[in-house]
Amino acid sequence: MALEQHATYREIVTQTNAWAQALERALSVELGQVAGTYDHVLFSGCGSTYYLSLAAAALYQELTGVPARAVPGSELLLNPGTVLTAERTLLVAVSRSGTTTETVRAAQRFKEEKRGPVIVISNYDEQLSECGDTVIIIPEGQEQSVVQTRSFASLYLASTALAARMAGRADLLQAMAALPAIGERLIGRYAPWARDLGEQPGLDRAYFLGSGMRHGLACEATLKMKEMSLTHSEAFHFLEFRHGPMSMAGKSTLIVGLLSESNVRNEKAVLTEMQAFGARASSLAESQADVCFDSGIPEQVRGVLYLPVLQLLAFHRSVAKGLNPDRPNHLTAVVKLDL
Ligand code: F1P
Repeated sequence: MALEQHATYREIVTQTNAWAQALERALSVELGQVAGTYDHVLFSGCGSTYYLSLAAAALYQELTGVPARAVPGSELLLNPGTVLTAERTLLVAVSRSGTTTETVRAAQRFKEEKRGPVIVISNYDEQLSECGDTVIIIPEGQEQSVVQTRSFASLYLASTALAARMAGRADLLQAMAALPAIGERLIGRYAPWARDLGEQPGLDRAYFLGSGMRHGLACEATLKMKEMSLTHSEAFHFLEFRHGPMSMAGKSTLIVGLLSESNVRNEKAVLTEMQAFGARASSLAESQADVCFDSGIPEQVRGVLYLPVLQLLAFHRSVAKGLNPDRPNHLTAVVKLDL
């Protein structure tokens, strides 16, 4: 079967259209009374969009200085006492579908209890939008596939632009305009690399290492591996890998490092040590890695560049294992519950 016959493949390789729309929507949306009326920020979603929330919250805090954290929609809904305080909170609710029960119900309750303003980021103008004081919809990120790829990248890019806007960083917003073109070049250049690695026989587990704002992206890479290729995979902060998980490193282990700029020396040391245990180590970074972005874009806002190659890695592993990446085991595109 030709690769293009898979909706997931087409959605991955053409995703930069959705990036462009994400930027356009996030920059043009009216922020109104949302800006500056809260003490801290909560990002929430489920599955992929929870992992997105982890990455987005880390970035938001780094750029704005406002405390930000991420929780799964189910935790905000079912264990609110562990999440909310009396302080005014900005909720950023993220969902591809806009209809996931946990996220919608959590946002509705947050609104009813007047906890603070709500920003919705979604690919569909659906139920969740009704909770938003500000709503960012990116239809170009919509997918036929169950597994989130272009949708995730579009929602993540919108959250990145939102953080830069909230921080008043016109310089970063300007730099981000080049991302779609760079993403397209990256997909063209590294698709064969992702295929080669994804098709490697003898690997039965994958660890994705990412620190700071890259941790949520590493988590998302593990979810792609699980959903598409039924491969055991976990994410760790780089230096955490030495504290136990490295017992699992051996000849059948793939370790992929989402390298940073400021801690690259310490991060690369972990990869080198794991190679000595027989693991296959690969890395992504702006430069001096297996996958080089060569983007010239500031580190804080180029996180989306890690995604397409990692998505392709999971896609090719799926195909190489004789699976159908368009039809992941047991999954549906949206989880709707009678809670
Ligand atoms: C999120 C999600 C996906 C996952 C699964 C079910 O939904 O959990 O991440 O792949 O297919 O839905 P959404 O709220 O972002 O639409």
